[in-house]
Formats: sequence, structure tokens, C-alpha cells
Amino acid sequence: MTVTIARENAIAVVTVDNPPVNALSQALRQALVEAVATLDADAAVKAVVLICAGRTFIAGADVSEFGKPPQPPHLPDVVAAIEGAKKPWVAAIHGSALGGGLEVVLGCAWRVAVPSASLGLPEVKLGIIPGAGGTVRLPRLIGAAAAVDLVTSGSPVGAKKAEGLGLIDAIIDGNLRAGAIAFANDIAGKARPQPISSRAVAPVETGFWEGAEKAVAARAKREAAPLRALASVRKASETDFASAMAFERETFLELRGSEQAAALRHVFFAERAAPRPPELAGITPRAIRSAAVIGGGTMGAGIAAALRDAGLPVVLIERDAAAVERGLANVRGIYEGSVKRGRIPQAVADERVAGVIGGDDYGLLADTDLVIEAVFEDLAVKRAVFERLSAVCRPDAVLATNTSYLDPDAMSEGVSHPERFLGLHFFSPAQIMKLLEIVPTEATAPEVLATGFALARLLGKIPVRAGICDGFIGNRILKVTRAQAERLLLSGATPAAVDAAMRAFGLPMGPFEAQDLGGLDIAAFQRKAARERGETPFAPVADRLCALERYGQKTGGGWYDYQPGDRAPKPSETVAAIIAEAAEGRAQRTWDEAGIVDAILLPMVNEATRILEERVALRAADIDLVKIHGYGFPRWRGGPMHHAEARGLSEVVAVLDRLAGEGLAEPPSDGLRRAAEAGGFSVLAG
Ligand code: T1G
Repeated sequence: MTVTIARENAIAVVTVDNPPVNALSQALRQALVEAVATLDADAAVKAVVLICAGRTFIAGADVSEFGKPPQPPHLPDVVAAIEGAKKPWVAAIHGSALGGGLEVVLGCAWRVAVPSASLGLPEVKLGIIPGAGGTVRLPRLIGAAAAVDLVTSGSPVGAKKAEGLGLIDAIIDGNLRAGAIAFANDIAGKARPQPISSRAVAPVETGFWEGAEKAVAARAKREAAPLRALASVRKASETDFASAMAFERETFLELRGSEQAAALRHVFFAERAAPRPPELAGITPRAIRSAAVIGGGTMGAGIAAALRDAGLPVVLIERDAAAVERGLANVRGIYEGSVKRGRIPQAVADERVAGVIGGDDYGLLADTDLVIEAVFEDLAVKRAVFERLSAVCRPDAVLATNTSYLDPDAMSEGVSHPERFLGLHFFSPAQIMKLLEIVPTEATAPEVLATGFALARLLGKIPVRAGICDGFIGNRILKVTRAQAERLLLSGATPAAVDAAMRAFGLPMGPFEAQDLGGLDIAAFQRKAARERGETPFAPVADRLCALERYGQKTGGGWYDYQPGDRAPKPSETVAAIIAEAAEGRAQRTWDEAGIVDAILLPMVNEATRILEERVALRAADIDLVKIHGYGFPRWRGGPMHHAEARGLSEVVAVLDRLAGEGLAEPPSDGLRRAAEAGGFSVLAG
């Protein structure tokens, strides 16, 4: 890390260089305080430009320091030193000024940025609030309403919007350093603006805070930080600067040590590790300039939209003209929905739809870089598709299957140049769900695997490397969860009680509601295939429901009954009778919420540990990402594996042993026992 001071006549340029994102490490904080003292003592310096080397301005406090006691100089003191400097400091922003980076900017007398810059206070996404004056100076500079939006959403604003808010003073076109020096020369002779800390917050209209609290609570749901951030902005608007700073700091330090902050930090680092499997270090991916999707159903259309949203031209192939038209209609439907929800303007939707060419001629793919198959989940059908692709696509074209359950190794047998084949398992709706399970076969070349990860980055998805097994990572765990949920029904729980408990835990919906939404027939199809393989999937009630063609919402009934046109689940007497019959002779017990969550969550962790031991997943944190980004597991709990470690794996083993003793769960795996002895899952990772 370096902080260098250069002189451009009367202007001093302080350049911060702390790769990769100029995070405010203790050493950098110290160097900034020293730079203030040095330049205050230099009479020839009339103004100071603060600029950063590398790809971005200061991206915030150093998150890797969060688990340790804060070291002086603390960031509020650094910001105060800059604000109190004898010479006016000009922040010159490129890339992102985030968190503590924006707080440093607020300590400067002036602020300029390039057009592509962004500024934000993302702390709430880490389960904390700004801790160096962000909630106190920001409302003093841009008003309470704009400050509330920035602080409680954690979302950055672009330079143009920032200028409109008064968050920056000017946008610098062209070279930032030269532009900022020119700006500094200009202001050097002018009266210095009143320090933000000594300004008052413009009054808000009656009822503003009550309205803001309602809106933030609705958006934050169970996450604590957004409402605490709102309280800090309100305090800053209603009290003096020093009292508000003390309130903010106290709140920041309290949240910094919270379970939610630890969980969100875990996810932050997990999301940055997953896209970099060690085996791909130094491997260059193949270029992806064009793509095609085979199959225009829900998944195929969703994948086509995800590719279009990333700017790729797309060919959508179906078996005949009518099917092509249906596929294109599915793509149009996706974009019409986005326009209706206000996600994108009509013109953007039109442009994206226009970028999808439909056809039933595989010859259209002669020069396509990437082809993703999303046809019916049948090995023979898929093999036929890849035989046709092998005959027309370039030998270096990457061919991928979106299969959820079939074996990509078996599928690759019909593929020419099998090194260019892999699994890319999208989650529905593919244009929205962030998770992409990337499944190499034994033959997949490293640069082709790297191409899968490069595609994920291009699509803005979270990639997780998955080994081959039935259901890879996510769906393999889902099968265990569904079987476990039925075990609870046969021992006295009801679908409504199980769903309510899992929703109270933080899931978007419980296992039975979810099946009714997605359809019970899909899993029934998988169980049929499993039974043909000689397996014995446990689903006594689901089997009965499917025999009655109770597939869920789409048939007016599944685990619940539904009134026509009403998606609200109603407890079903038919289902209760089937459960009672299936439970005949089984021990019954009462279930409270905590007991239900244990009986669902801990077997999930147990199966995830087996997945880790079998190297189907590279690391426990990857499994957390699969559950969070593929199945809605609450991010603020960090994922099942983080949650289990935070609870204590020895306790997890003890509870599972107890449930197993009652025949309500599989006993803990050897791996889980080893991880419990070692105090964490890292003992199992490769
Ligand atoms: N601290 C430490 N390391 C960080 C970091 C940070 N704040 N941000 C990123 N990294 C690392 C990351 O782990 C990765 O490391 C590399 O930089 C590239 O990251 C007092 C308390 C800035 C938009 O929340 O949003 O300030 O894996 O892959 O896609 O009030 O990183 O390469 O070894 O994400 O170009 C507030 C978090 C902190 C910003 C760049 N700041 N970072 O995205 O690269 S709390 C944040 C980001 C705070 C104050 C409070 C993004 C980015 P490695 P990357 P990117």
C-alpha cells in the first residue's frame, strides 16, 4: 500500500494505491492522517487532490479487518482530519466510492467524479451501518430523504444522479487527474464551503419518518441493519453533529459484532471465492460472442433472455416452425413482463427481443460460440440434439446441457470433441435467478470450464462448480429436504405448520407451498426414474397426491386446495386423510417451530456435508451460495453451512442423533462428526 504526494505547482496530489480496491486498511488510514499534517505544514500548497490508482476510488473499510478489534486511527478521525485540514481537499472519484470511501469523500471540501463513477453506502448489505459519519454528513449535504434512500438501500448512484443530488460538485470529462487539478486551481482562490459537519439538515415534511420507517421495514423484512441505518439518519437530522456521530458509532460497533453481519460478510467473501476455482488459475476462457439455445420452453426462453440481457446475439432453435413461434412468444412474454413491472423500458425490451433469431435449422449454428441445450429431460432426446450439434457446430464451439438431473458424462458420449462439453444448470426463472451450477464432465477441458465461469460473470450470475451426482448440489439437497418434510407429516406435523415454521425461519416459502407452486409432477418424474434405477425415494404422500393428479396450483390442488383464480393455499381434508392413512402405526409427536426447523435444516446440512466429502462441492461456502441464490435461503443467515457452524457443529450432531433415534432423520454422517470435532467444515474441503 502506498500514499504518494506529488506537487503540481500550488496543488498537491495525494495518490492512494492499495490494490485491489483501495480499501481503508489501518496503514492507509494512518497514511491519510499523516498526509493532512504534511500538507497543512506546506505553505506553498493551496489545495489538495485526493485520487486513487487502480480500477476504483476507495471501496470502503477493509472488510477483512471486521472480525478483529478496530485499530486507530479510526475512520471517523481520518475523515475529521481531512475535513479540518487547513487546505481544501478535492476528492477525485473514478470507479466506486463506497462505504468508508464515500465517508472520506464527505470529509473533503469539494468532490468531483468521472461520468462512469458511482457513489454509495452499501454497509447495510454487510449487516452494519456506515460507521464514519455516512449517516450524519450525508443528510447535511443532500437532505434527509435522499440520504435515507442511499443509506437504507445500500445501492450506489451514478455520477450524474450524484451531481443532481449535490453529492458531487462537478463531473470531469476526460482525464480525471488533470481535470481535478484544474478544478483545485480554480477553487484555491475561492471561499471554502462550510464544512458539512457544521451544516444543519433541511427540515422534512410531517410524517416523513413514519413513512420512511414503514417503507424500509417492508423492504428489509428480517434484516436488522436498514432500520438501524434509518434511525441513525433520523438522529442526525434531529440532534447536533457530535451526538449523532456518537449514536452512529455505537450502532455501527454493535451491529459489526452481530450474527447477521457475520453471515453477510461470509456471503460477501463466498461470492468472491466461488467464481475462482483453484484449478482455473491462469486458464484463459474461450471467447463468447454469440450464443444459441436449443429448446424454447420456460427454461430455454429464460436462458435466451439471460443471454440477451448480457448483450449476446441469440439463436433460439426448436424442432419446427410452430415450436419456434411458441419459443419466441415465451421470450416476448418475459420482456413484456419486465416492462409491465417497470424493470426496463419498452425500447430496451424491443431491442432485446429483436436480438433473438428463431429457427428450426441447426445449420444456423455453424459459427456460434456457445450452444446451450434446454430440451425435454430425457437422455435419448438430449443425445440426439448433441449429435446434430456435433455435426454442424465448429469443433471449438462450447456445447452445454442445462439438465437438472441427467448425467452429463453419459450425455457427452454422443458429442464430438467432448472436451468442449459441460453442464450449465440454470435455475428457473433463468433470466432472474443468480445461481449457475457449472458441471464439468471427465472430458471437459480447463479452458471450457473457465468459459462457463466467464459466461456466469458476463450474465451477472453466481457460479458454483458442481461434481456429477443425482441433482448435483442444489437438487440433491432438495430431495432430502422434501423427504424429510414428509417424515414430519407422518409423525404429527401438518403441511401448514411445516411451511409456517420455515417461513418464520426466513425462507420465502415452505417446502409444501413451494412444491404446489412448481408442480409435484416434476419430482414425481424424477422419483420414477430413480425407482427404475433401483432406488427407493421416500415420498408416500406425494406419490398418493400424484396418483390423484394433485400436482399443485396448476391443477387446483396439491398439498393444499386452491379456489379457482385464488393462489392462497387452503389446508386440504383430502391431504389430511392421506397423511393420516400413511401415518398409521407411526409414533406421533407434537412439533413446535424450532423442532420443525431443526428437523428440516439439520438433515439439509448432513446431506451437504456428504456432498462436500464426495467433492461434489469445492467448499462449504459454495453450498451456502447454492441455497441462497438457487432456493431463497435467507442471505442474512449466511446459508445452511454457515448457520450450522455458527450454532456449533457439536450441537448439530447431538440434535441429529436425537432425531435419528426417533426415526425422524438419518444419523450424522462421518464427515459431519469429523467437522464437529474439528470445529468447522474446512477440515473436509479439498
Ligand atoms: N474490503 C476488503 N476487500 C475488498 C473489499 C473491501 N471493502 N471490497 C472488495 N474487496 C476485495 C474482494 O474480496 C476481492 O478480493 C477483490 O477486492 C475484488 O472484489 C466504515 C464500515 C468494490 C464494487 O461493501 O462492492 O466501509 O477475491 O471481485 O467485481 O462505514 O468489491 O480478488 O482477493 O468484488 O470489481 C463498504 C464491497 C465496506 C464494498 C468491486 N464497502 N466491495 O467489484 O471486484 S464497510 C463495500 C464491492 C465500510 C464504513 C464501513 C466490490 C467493488 P480477491 P470484487 P469487482
